Amino acid sequence: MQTVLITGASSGFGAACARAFAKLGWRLVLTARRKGVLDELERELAPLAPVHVLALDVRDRAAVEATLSSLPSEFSEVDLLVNSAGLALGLEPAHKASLDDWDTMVDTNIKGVMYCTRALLPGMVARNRGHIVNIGSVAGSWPYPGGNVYGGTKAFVQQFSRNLRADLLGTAVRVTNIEPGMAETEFSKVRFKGNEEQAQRVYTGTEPLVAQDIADIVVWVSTLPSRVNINSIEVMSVSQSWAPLAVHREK
Ligand code: NDP
Ligand code: 8X3
Repeated sequence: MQTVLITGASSGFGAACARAFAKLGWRLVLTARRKGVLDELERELAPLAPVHVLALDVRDRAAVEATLSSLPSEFSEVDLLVNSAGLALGLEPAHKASLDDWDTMVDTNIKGVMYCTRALLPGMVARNRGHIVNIGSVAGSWPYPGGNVYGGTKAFVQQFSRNLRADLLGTAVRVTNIEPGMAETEFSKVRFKGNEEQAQRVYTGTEPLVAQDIADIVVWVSTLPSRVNINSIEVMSVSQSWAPLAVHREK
């Protein structure tokens, strides 16, 4: 039986991954800040698979180190880490954006991924078995107005994933960066700080990706033969594509 540890398991892609791996009977370590939501998920999934839930803020380096180094023995040999915890805050241009929001995105999307990866990687290398699946974004490759620091954090995740592969050459540990486009989760509600109407407008008239689509991809990349490493996958809804390069014209 394999063990998956998922950050950001209380919602969206992370929660969908938890449900997908429970169906496969994997042992689940589910982490996020909202322990009550994780407890509900544990009640739902416990009939399918062993579940251990942990309240964890990935920005807290000491807590990540302490928690992930003292997992109960039956959950301690993590085969798959899904770094899904993350967020965008705001869509303001750089000269108007909140520096606090920028700090939160850097602390969560960059440092959180660093801390969780660094905590679990030595065990994976020692066992010569394991897989890190990062949730990047199309925003890591493609700029858009208001994407400033959010896109920057996801560009970090993309290059960090590649550099991990470079370091892990010669081991059996795999690394994958999944780069989704627009998907309907709590993402926009968080980005627009609880403004449901503004969040809903992001998806109006479109058929966005759903969390299950990303969970299906995470399951696929992590159940391929051990010789196969999917480096990255960029995935968009059919409703989404690229914009032309912008040109400013004087009136
Ligand atoms: P959700 O808002 O639905 O889920 C985000 C998850 O991250 C929640 O479980 C939340 O849990 C957790 N989280 C946020 N901050 C922290 C923190 N400091 N410590 C621990 N957990 C935290 O959004 P998605 O599922 O859509 O987002 C998952 C990932 O996918 C993110 O990295 C996001 O950037 C990325 N992504 C999303 C896309 C989209 O359009 N939806 C597209 C491309 C990438 P809690 O609040 O309980 O801590
Ligand atoms: C989330 C997708 O396009 O809102 O990473 O940046 S997008």
